[in-house]
Amino acid sequence: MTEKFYITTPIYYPSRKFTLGNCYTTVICDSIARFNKILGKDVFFMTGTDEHGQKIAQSAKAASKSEMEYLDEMIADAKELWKMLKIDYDKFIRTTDDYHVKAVQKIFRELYDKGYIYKSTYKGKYCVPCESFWTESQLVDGKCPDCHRDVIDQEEEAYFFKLSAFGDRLLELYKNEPDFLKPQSRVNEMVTNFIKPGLSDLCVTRTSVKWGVPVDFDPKHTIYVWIDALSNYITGLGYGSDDDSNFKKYWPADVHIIGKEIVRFHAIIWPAILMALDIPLPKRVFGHGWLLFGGDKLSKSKSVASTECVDPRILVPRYSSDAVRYILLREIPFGSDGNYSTELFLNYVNSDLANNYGNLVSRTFSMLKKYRESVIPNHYNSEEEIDVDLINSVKKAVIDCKEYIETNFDVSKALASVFEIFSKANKYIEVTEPYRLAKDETKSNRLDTVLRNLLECIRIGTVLLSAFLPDCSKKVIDSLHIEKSLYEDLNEFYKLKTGEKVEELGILFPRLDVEKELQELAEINSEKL
Ligand code: ME8
Repeated sequence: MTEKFYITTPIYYPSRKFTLGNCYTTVICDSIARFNKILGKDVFFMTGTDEHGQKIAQSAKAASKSEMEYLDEMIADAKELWKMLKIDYDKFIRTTDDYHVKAVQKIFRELYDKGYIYKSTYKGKYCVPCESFWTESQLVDGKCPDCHRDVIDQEEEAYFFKLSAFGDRLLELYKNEPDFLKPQSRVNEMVTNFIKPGLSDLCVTRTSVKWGVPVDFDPKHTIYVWIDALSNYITGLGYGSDDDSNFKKYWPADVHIIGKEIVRFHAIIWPAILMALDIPLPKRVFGHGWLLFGGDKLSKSKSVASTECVDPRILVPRYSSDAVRYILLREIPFGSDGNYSTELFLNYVNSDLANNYGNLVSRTFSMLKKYRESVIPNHYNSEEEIDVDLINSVKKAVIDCKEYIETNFDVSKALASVFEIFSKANKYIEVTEPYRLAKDETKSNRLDTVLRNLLECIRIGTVLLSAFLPDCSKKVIDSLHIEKSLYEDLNEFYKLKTGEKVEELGILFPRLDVEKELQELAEINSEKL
């Protein structure tokens, strides 16, 4: 039976247009999903939007629109952005979708019927922008520990979820399933900051917030936006709906990939809810670091906006989806924070995409055209040390790439392994000097072998690359007539069809004049301000 793989992004708030930060998680998930398809798995990749709560209602009001009018426009923009970035999701869930609303009500009722939810009075500290309740001990200098803004005292009749009952089970979970939450530093944070000090019961309804899912048996209460949002991971598969076949097929999730600021919700509240519902837990939660813009998580800060162009809606059409995907996937060691800058982005396009991959493909294709009329040559005796070395390095890179993704979802290192193949192949050209071989008729077989080895490197590297940079790799895959691109075909050289003619390819990545680009982008930016 085909192995299944279910991966999710957070569902983002459409209270503002999606940023490069949202693109970061989504591109990573898309690449991991695509990679698992290459591994032959039956993949389900879900993303979506978190559409309830005060912040959304406020944004709609500020835009003088009804909530749904406002949301529909924001979601159209979000979907357009995902299309531009070649995000190939299987499902886009909106928490305003009818089936989701009904399923959340069912989940709430079931938790109530089982005694995990009870009615009481809430008194506490609430951060309006984050829609998070905090205990006094969690505040930092009296302010929200996430956004550092003021919190308010809140008192109202409310329902509570018995989160306090799950501390020991969560500690057991982290101990028995060391892969549940990654990286390991996040486990330490959860234990030290939240579980060891003692979990409080969680207030899970609001009477003052109207834009949300009402409790069906007590409709003046609106379900807390995080209960509504976290449930998406199962309701999107049909849990709580008539057709729950996808839930049966794909749950538990293989991984929820999220930013580190929302690990608390995914590694404490979400498993507790699932335990209460008697539903298996996701296999992994991965809390990645932040993409920082001038040292800041938000690309909106003033210092950033004046000098940097961070709008993916400008960058993608100008430099291609692959270029933007590349910087997001490659620059930041997965799990840590990392700085983004336009200059870094443009330099990466030149060094890795144009000079390394693009150059390898264009040199190889033009030599093939010049010396062999674009026909894939046979290979003869590849026992020369340089050939053996090349073949071994490629095989190692293929294994490394898979290991990085499978053990740690480390897209950055996986992509670096793929580029290792291209670097090796470029060096192979320097050493074997095919242009010299072409001048000596007695070296014809050797020239065939060298060209064939280069084409095989391109085939193998490009199939791996197709998980990360789908557009440029598709062009190369098509021109080499690679019919199916599965991982099992990457273990060996000489899988291309000898005698077949390759199609011409244009330039994959033109070299950029970095200074000129920086200037033009700054101008575009100042026009926008
Ligand atoms: O938190 N660097 O939605 P959100 C890296 N609706 N990742 C970033 C980022 C950055 N600078 N900026 C945003 C929510 N992200 C809730 C989630 S899930 C049940 C509910 C990514 O719109 C990262 O994945 O604030 C982060 O966790 C997410 O966007 C926050 O999106």
